[in-house]
Amino acid sequence: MCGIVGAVAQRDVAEILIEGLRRLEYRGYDSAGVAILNNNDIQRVRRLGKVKELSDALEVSPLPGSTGIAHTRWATHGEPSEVNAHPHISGSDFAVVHNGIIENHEELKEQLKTKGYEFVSATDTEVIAHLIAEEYKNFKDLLKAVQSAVKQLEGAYGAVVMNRNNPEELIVARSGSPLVVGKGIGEMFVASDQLALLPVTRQFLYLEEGEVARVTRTTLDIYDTDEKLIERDFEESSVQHDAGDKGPYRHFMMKEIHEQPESIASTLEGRIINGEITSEIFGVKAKEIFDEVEAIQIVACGTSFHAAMVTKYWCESLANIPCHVEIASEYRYRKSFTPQKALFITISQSGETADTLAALRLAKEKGFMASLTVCNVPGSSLVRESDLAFMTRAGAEIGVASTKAFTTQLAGLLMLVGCIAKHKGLSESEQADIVHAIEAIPREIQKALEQDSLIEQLAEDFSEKHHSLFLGRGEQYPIAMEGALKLKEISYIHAEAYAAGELKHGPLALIDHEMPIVVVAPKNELLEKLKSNMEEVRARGGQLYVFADKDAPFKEEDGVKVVRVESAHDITAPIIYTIPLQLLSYHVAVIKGTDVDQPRNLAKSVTVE
Ligand code: HGA
Repeated sequence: MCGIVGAVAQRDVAEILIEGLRRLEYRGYDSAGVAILNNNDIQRVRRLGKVKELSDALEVSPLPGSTGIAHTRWATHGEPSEVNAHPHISGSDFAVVHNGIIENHEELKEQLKTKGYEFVSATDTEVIAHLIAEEYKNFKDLLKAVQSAVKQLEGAYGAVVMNRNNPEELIVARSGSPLVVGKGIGEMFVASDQLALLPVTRQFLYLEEGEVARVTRTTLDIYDTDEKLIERDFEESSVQHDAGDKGPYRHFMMKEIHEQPESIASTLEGRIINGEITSEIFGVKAKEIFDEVEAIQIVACGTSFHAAMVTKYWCESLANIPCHVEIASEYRYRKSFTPQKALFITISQSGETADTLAALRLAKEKGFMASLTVCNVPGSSLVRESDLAFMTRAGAEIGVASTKAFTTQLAGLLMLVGCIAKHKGLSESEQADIVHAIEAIPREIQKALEQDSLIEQLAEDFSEKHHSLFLGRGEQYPIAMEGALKLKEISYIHAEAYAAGELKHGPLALIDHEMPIVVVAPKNELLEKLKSNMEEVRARGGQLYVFADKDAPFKEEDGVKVVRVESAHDITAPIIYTIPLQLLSYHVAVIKGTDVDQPRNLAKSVTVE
């Protein structure tokens, strides 16, 4: 969540830090701040609101200096305010930026207060600054002070520490919140995401869990939890420099919606060989695992959870093995049954989603046969800690509301199910049908995007509404859920999704002339059932917006508007029908004038519980 940027250089770093924060703005945040060391003096500026407020303040009073740290905060402890914004300081000596949550902050705060430290913010982060100051009294060495301090922290942190007596170094520490070091020529940078540093370097090294490192202009010394020095090389990044640009689009979300044919094509590239999905694409041990697997448990959050739900429908119909799906924050805190020979699957765009990662760690203790992650970020914690991985190649996703990450996840998950199904005896012709359908996805998405201007007109009808319902059946039910989530996330209209057969069990009571009802209605064996549910709605005055196959028997009439979607294959229809729903929520949000790419209260990559 939010962002950290730091630099040790030979030139003034304020501008580099601010540009880094700008590139992380997409993650969602409420305040921003920077601290820079100049002539052994720490100077700090913080602002509530956007990075622009901070950069305007720095234009008026520039902060010179070649060592500095900066942060965009998404408040977890203490309201969004200037006083709670990072960096936090102890005296005039130490400055700290932190992502994560220190769970034992209250206890530490009491101890530190008795030692005379004064707390000015309501954050958990401020204890880190004072704790390091206290440890520094003993060690007189910044690295050792940080190593000793982090041992006392419970919870999650990615933190960068600066000290006025050590002007040419930063100490970084990671546990539960990602941190990357970037190497320049005679200068070094740190950040919570490499995207922040792409204008200044392409050489990156990710810290591993529990590591603490000393970063100077020319050196990087990494220590593991036993304080042993670790050797690891920087690697060249393949992420594109312009990943942070909107191109011709007004918002990142629209850019990313339109990138989907390309991101799916690149996710498929090299993964279907001679018309077959081979197990190797999931990892070297995949073949023997897929031969043995008898059950699947999927755990995920938010949009990724919807991808998991679609996978359940695919898995039980194609591979004929049981598939359970659960929200990660629930799974991790309950006693659950572990089936024999079960594969544990996690899905996460960032690979750092705190609840999903905790669920994976729990699953390992519970004795699952193996683990597999579907993830968009190579080298992320989920990828490193899973036995098998399928990397989606969506590219950097900037919009907080996930679009291309979701559809590439679905494409990857369908390949996974297809491959497992093959090991469970799916016929060759059925396998060929799946491959054929998968290969058509980029083309069919392109076609769906052509409905943009029609959907933009429909969006007008939603802009004054406060509530809406989304209906689907079968594997389109999770797509209705995803459509509803997208609408509430970015337009703030209350949207609920129901399996259409559930209507009469309660939600029908909500229907009146004011209620728009979005129906995901591909032509499949459930269509007749769905039509009956739609009649129930019409009879009560509800306004229907039907996303239907090009020759499905629906016609435009009073109270019914129809958007045609071309999807030739039932199996991939959930992916194709996602597109018009993304466009709908996008246009409603634009008409309402909300902050499409950074919706209020939300953050990308949820690395806190
Ligand atoms: N818990 C800290 C940091 C939250 C976060 O990750 N922000 O970036 C706070 O509330 O300030």
